[in-house]
Amino acid sequence: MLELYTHPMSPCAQKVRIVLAEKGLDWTKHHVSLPDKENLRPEYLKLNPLGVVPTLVHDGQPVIESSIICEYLDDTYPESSLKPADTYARAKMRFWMKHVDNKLHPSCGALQWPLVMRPKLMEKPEQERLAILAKVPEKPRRERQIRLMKYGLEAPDVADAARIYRNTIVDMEKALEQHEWMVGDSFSLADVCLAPYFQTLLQFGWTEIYTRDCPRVTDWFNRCRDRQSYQSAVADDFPQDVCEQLLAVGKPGWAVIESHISELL
Ligand SMILES: N[C@@H](CCC(=O)N[C@@H](CS)C(=O)NCC(=O)O)C(=O)O
Repeated sequence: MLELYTHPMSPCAQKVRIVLAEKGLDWTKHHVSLPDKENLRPEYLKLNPLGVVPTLVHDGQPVIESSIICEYLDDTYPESSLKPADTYARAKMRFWMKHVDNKLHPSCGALQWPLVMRPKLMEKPEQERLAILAKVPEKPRRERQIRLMKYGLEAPDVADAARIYRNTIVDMEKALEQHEWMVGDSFSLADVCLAPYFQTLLQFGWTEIYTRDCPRVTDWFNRCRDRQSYQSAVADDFPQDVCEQLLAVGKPGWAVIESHISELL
């Protein structure tokens, strides 16, 4: 039995849901409300001591860290593998996965958090907000969230995040000159792990960061979105009214992002 603790807007949970869908696996959903900080409740921390989604529970055994979960699922259900057979291509796939985990994911957090997590927190008195964030187990994440709570889109993390996003897109454009998908001619975990971070750009109306001069990335993301797995694992969670709401929320962010990437264009 497969159970997934997830949130619809979490890109790392979306990665895992795409793998589950690519493999046609049945699974049970446990919604974890991130704005309500259900991820920091003691019972959830027993499953995932880092206090983040996703967590996969397979026959009662928890597996954490989205890239590890994706590989675990691919290893456990090897039919229609999402790893290239060639070992060099496989190393490149892992490079992209690591880049997502170490760089793109925190950048996505820095851009998304002030818009979707901060408003709910700001309804509370400052002492209460700080007490909630003090429970975030990992120090770099905790300190980043405190900065994002204090300064919103003015936090220094936002400038770095915008530049990391843009540089990643330029590197992807180069990689896609070589082959149809990120590390070869078939869809792999590299594509799975990158695509959700473009959903964030799409939902907030920030697609110009790649559409204006990166045609291969534009085409790649359209092809990711055309897959049945993306439709059921990601797009179905974004009905029209949610899309309209997120576009409105994202609007003030574009000018900020554009100002930070202008010297890279
Ligand atoms: N490295 C972790 C990152 C997980 C992560 O940051 N999850 C976010 C949602 S995308 C989360 O749960 N955030 C809650 C919080 O920071 O309080 C993974 O890949 O699983």
